[in-house]
Amino acid sequence: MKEQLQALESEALAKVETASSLQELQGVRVAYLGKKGPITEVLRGMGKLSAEERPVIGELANKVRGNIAAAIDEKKAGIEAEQLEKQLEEEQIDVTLPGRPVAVGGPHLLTSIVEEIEDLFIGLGFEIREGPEVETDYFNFEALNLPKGHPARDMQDSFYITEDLLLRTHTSPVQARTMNAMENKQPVKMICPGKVYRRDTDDATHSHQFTQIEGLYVDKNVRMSDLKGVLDRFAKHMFGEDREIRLRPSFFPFTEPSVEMDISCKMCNGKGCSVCKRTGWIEILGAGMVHPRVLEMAGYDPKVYSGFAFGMGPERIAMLKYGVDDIRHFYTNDLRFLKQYHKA
Ligand code: FA5
Repeated sequence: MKEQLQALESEALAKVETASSLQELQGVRVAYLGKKGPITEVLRGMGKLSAEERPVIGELANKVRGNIAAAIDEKKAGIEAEQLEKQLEEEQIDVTLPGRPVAVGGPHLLTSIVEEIEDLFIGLGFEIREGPEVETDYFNFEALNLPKGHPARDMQDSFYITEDLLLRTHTSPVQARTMNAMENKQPVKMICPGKVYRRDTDDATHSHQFTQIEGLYVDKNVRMSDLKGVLDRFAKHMFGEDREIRLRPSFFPFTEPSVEMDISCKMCNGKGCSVCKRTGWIEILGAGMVHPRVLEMAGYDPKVYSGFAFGMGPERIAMLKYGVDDIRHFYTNDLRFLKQYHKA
């Protein structure tokens, strides 16, 4: 048995010596030191030995096992060191190479425009409000003086989800929601930016999903001249101090009187060109004095309170300000377009 153990030892040590990979080495470990290996086998047969032989063989078997394990560990450390050396040689880093620039993102043009408009109105004392994009028929239409069957509902072709739920067609429902929720019917001064949806056919100036910003100011003695003053400040802030505005009579069921606001064309300074269709003016938003019915439905006494409201499309404003010729550029996320408007 002694000779058998010694033979096993030299056989295993020779295999360790010639092993050239960690995998091969693991094979040797399993073959000689594993549970089914020959040394375990020898130890199992010790019961048959005499009492004098047993400790001698036991000690020897343990020694052989220790020697083989130590040789395997040593060889393993050698192979690992070699591999590391090889890897370091192959993956040399040239610290003198110039670094690769990291691409830095920036806000989307639409986000920047909305934030610019928000900043202006916050400065004028307006709060920012939000409302749901999936809206009830009541807030999208009825609370805005557009009862079921009213022909003016056709002005905004809608995506209905159920008979009473739809994707909001404008941000005006947030007017009604804000006034409705106001405790003790306090004055309201808010703007509401958000996405809106219409069954419009997509083209250079129309999208089925676009952004609007609503404005609402309700208090005692709010007058049309207040609306004009706020809109004039807005136009000059966004398009330059030399811009003029004009208000044209229009129709919205939720405002009376209703107007559309034009700004003098920047391209031709009001003389008339292809951008302004030879009129010298470009339309940018709808507005008016909140209809007494709308105030009443939201719980405000129209004999005491009055208000103005407006609604604009930031895409169209950005298009005018930056000369963008197609609204679809805002949604297709072509970085070549978007990067032009990243502020440094
Ligand atoms: C309205 O939506 C009214 N709620 C605005 C309003 C609010 C009037 C408060 C009075 C008081 P209108 O449908 O005109 O109005 O839309 C307002 C703006 O949204 C337009 O001036 C335009 O800039 C933008 N807009 C309308 N339809 C589209 C579209 N399909 N794609 C992109 N922008 C659009």
